[in-house]
Amino acid sequence: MTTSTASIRASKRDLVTEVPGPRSRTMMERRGATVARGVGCAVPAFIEAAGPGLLHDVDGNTLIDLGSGLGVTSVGNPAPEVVAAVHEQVASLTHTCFLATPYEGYVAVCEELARLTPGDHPKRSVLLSTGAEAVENAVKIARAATGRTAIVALDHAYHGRTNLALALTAKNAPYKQNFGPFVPDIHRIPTSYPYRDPKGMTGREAAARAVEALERQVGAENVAAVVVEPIQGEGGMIVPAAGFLTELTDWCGRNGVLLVADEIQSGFCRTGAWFASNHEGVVPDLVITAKALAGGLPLSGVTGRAEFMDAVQPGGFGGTFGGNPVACAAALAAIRTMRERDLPAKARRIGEILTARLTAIAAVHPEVGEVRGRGAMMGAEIVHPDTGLPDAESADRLARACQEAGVVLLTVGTYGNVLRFLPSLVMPEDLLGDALDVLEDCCARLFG
Ligand code: PLZ
Repeated sequence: MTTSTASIRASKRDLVTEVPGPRSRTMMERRGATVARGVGCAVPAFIEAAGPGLLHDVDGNTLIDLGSGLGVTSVGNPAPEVVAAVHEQVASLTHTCFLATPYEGYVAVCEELARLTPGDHPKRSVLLSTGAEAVENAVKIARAATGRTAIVALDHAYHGRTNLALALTAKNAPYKQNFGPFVPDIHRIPTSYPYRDPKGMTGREAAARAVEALERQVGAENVAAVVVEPIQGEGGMIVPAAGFLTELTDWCGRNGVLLVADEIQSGFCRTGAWFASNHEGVVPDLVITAKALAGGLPLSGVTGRAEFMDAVQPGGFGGTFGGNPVACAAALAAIRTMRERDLPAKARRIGEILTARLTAIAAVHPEVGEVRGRGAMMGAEIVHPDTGLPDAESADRLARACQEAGVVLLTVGTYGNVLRFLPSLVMPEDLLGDALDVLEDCCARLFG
């Protein structure tokens, strides 16, 4: 571990070497010699510490972080409340396995999930470790609760990298390539992608298109669940047209199909509400959470209507680490922080700043085809201005230019052409402004 730079860490963007610097490059060589090449790397700067909205690398550079570890460190990195809770918990009880002998933290997290997720019906939860694992369990619950087997996912969906989750994930390369066959009875239907749908298509029309495909290809009576991301993250920060989710939810209700909301990325204040489902008043049957839930520690959950959750027989859920006490303590501290600091409001404020600045950039550069998102979950789609076709190469060059200037900006999307903005919800506004200045400069340089 390097501590040489610890005493002089900057509280703003600060470059003392190029990015990546020499120490990062040496570590990248070590990485290449020992870490499997299938593990990706967006920014080759090794990080040794973080601060509010900042990442400090091993060369003494301070970068502004617009990615939050893929939407995880919403409450800060490190968040003092989470650090204190973790220290206390790890020192008193590190692990028992909740299936062997229970502890209060697990129950307390389930109580919070019942309170916070949409709807005031009786709920139950199961805790797990990763998002993909929670997705897998949601499918088990839906099948057990309905006695049906078909699971329906949307175009542009991302639900994780385990085999079943990959079957639900839409994009082939790099996620699925070479890894099939995937579990059967998973079906894909069109979603609502306003920027690329026929002009003027409403949410209601997009839902009708989706339902038509579902009924024709699968048959309503065979479907256990429709799994949706209320705002699609990896697919390209896609906000469905108003009414799409409510229509789909109503259809599920009428047909005995569970509406499963994957709120792994969009949940826990990210979009300016506790859950993205809240924006449209959607009450899912099951809600899947992970990422920001535990302030940086691995924890996930499935929360749902008691009668569906309890269709799973005793012993039907489990896992050695699911709901680990340290992760639960972190989650309780993270949730407390979200409440006390009103992080939904902070996310809305970040959304206003991002929307204003990105829209102004788009007005000058037609290469920025659309700015979209909610709260601190935003995207800017980079296109060939003449045709509107996706331009992944320019998106990539833009992201790289920002990274070299000290801003961790990542790309995302089915077509790889969307700039993704997922800052921490405690990101200081001056840092956010500086990062957007950098982006504006890079756009001017690249697009003229
Ligand atoms: N569902 C909506 O966003 C994780 C993936 C990073 P895990 N997204 C980041 C990558 O390339 O592996 C995600 C998500 C949604 C499920 C998941 C999966 O969550 O915790 O990564 O398993």
